[in-house]
Amino acid sequence: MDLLKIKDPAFLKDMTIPEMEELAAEIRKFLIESTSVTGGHIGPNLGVVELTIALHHAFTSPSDKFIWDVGHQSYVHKILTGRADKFDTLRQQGGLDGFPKRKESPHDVFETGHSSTSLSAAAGMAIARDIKNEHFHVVPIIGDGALTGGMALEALNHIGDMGKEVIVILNDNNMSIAPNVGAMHNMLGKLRTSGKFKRAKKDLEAAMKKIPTAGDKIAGFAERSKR
Ligand SMILES: Cc1ncc(C[n+]2csc(CCOP(=O)(O)OP(=O)(O)O)c2C)c(N)n1
Repeated sequence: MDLLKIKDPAFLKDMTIPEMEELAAEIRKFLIESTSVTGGHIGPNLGVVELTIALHHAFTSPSDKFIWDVGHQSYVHKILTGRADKFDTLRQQGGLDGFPKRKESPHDVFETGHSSTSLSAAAGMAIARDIKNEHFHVVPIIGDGALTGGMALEALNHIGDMGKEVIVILNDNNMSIAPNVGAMHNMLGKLRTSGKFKRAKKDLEAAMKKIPTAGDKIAGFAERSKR
């Protein structure tokens, strides 16, 4: 499809998985071609192409609020919200900003540079939403690197304590600018790869497949739940 003609992400709602896979390939090509001319943050954005498509497919921006913790990771979001035609001006004076900018689009609801701030912003938006009795999702997207920032941990503590509905997307890709270190990183790594977890999953899937008729469906559901 012609990415330059995208005006609104609503078109994603009707797309099939193969169509979205094709779109992901087109976006990737576009990102590589355009940032090879203008410069910009290519890696973090190539890492969230499918994720960003999935978010705009599942939620309805701008009524649902996406809060990009790593602001320079919002290029795909910018493409899907009608700004692909401005990518030739990326990070130039008067051009497309390299970070979310509220004055640029109603789809940019929080401006970031510093990492680890998204959960705190999400907490505030969720509190305000509930005071005003409004109904929308608040969806911060945070990487495993940024999650180790103290402000993110305080906000997570706060959100859990308040019991507010916030959908935190953890993009655990085992990497930040450099490889991650620390207890949090080790814990997430273990969760992902522990032998016990893998064995339990395998046993569970095998057991489920033995259940007549619905077995395959249940095994598929279990696989999706794991992801
Ligand atoms: C407080 C602070 N420290 C450092 C940086 C520089 N910085 C920008 S992105 C990033 C790594 C982000 O890694 P992660 O959250 O795992 O996201 P990924 O790019 O892997 O999706 C860092 C350290 C920053 N923006 N803010």
